[in-house]
Amino acid sequence: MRVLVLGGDGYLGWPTALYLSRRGHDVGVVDNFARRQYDLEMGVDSLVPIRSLQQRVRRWKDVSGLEVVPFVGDLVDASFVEQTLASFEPEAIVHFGEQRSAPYSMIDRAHAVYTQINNVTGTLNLLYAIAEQDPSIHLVKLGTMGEYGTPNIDIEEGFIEITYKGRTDVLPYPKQPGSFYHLSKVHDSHNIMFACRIWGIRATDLNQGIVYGQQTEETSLHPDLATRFDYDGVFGTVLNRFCVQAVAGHPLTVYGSGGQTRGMLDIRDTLACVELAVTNPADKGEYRVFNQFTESFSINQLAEMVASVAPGNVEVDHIEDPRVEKEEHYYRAAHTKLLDLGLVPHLLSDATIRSLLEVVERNRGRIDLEAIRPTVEWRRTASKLATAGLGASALPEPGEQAENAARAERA
Ligand code: NAD
Ligand code: USQ
Repeated sequence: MRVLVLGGDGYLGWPTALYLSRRGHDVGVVDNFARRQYDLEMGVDSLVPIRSLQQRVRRWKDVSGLEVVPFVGDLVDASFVEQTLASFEPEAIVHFGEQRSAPYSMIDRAHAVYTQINNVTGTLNLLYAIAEQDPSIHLVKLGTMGEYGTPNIDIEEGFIEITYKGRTDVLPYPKQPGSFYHLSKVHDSHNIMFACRIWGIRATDLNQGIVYGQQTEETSLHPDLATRFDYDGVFGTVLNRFCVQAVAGHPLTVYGSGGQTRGMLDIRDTLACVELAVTNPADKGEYRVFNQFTESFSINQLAEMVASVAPGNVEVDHIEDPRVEKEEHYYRAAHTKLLDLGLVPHLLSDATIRSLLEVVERNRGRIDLEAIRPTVEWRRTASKLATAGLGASALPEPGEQAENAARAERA
């Protein structure tokens, strides 16, 4: 199939593009390098060095003989989206191309507004381009398990049957997200569901849990194919962060009591789930939701696992939770639809953690201890980060990011 991967320079988009390419799909990748720009803004960097998109694409051609076609531009720019779809003529579009950090969206007003404009407008532009050019294109959109929040009942896959005053209907599952970022995904979900209803387009919303891991079969073929690995307090996700902290001799930063429970999955399963969604498309006019995670863990369980596998004595520190979230709660979420399509999960094991620790160990010289502590507090409307001069003024205008990153690459 012809598959366009949006956000194809990112942590998950790049390995997904390679995975799909190796399995015989014709792949294009779209990115505006916003993610590389956030690194410059925050003064942080991927633990594992990453090459520019052009270098990656060239290396992939050398290693595999396969072509991945890059498109550099901003999804917020409607004419860029239209031209890219018209030129590539995809049968499926995998949409990873959004600002994905909850803390980044909570820095201050400007970052909340940026996150929602970037994410919601990009997706709307895409929906219009699909509807106008070819409504048969299947949109596979990355959503998040965080759209549901942590209700005191079981979480279903997208929809729940409700009986009220003697009448029954199947309705979208209630959403109680925990950040302006997570809210942007809820807004996207509503817009996508509406577009399916009015224009008859087809879409799969993948409500993904927290991803861990860094290596996939394809990225391991050459160091130039590596994907990024974030561990800082803004973009690093919890298990990846704990592994870096363990190697650096930093106490594991459990926020609050550590009873927060989340769905998680191995990066290799992200790739497999996306391909399963692409090759088993939604019907015309169908909006469907898959919960994309394989296991649930509390933060305390994750900290215990890392501490028990990592060599030496790893300390676990319960620090004040910078977020507003339930620290103890019920959590049971359905996740059968991808298993029904044939997903065979890589479950979290000591061996997985050991291999992550090895990646960190190889790059330990690049760990910046200053980047580890959380810097964004949900209760403040302007964070310490913003008052330190790293806030709104550092934010580029939409469209400027590709230009800035290209300039940085030339320099
Ligand atoms: P990432 O930030 O590494 O990658 C996203 C990519 O999209 C970046 O390369 C960025 O430059 C690009 N992008 C952002 N805005 C764009 C725009 N307007 N135009 C063009 N490109 C743009 O993030 P990731 O971790 O790879 O996550 C990918 C997707 O998966 C996100 O939508 C995220 O919400 C979702 N997700 C991620 C996780 C996780 O644990 N990493 C978990 C659940 C869901
Ligand atoms: N946490 C800690 N210590 C840390 C980091 C995080 O205790 O050092 C806690 C957080 O308070 C939170 C949980 O771990 O309760 C998860 O935090 P996270 O930063 O690993 O993940 P989150 O902010 O939820 O976001 C990540 C991705 C996002 C994706 C989401 C999936 O960045 O793109 O949407 O995971 S989900 O969590 O299912 O919403």
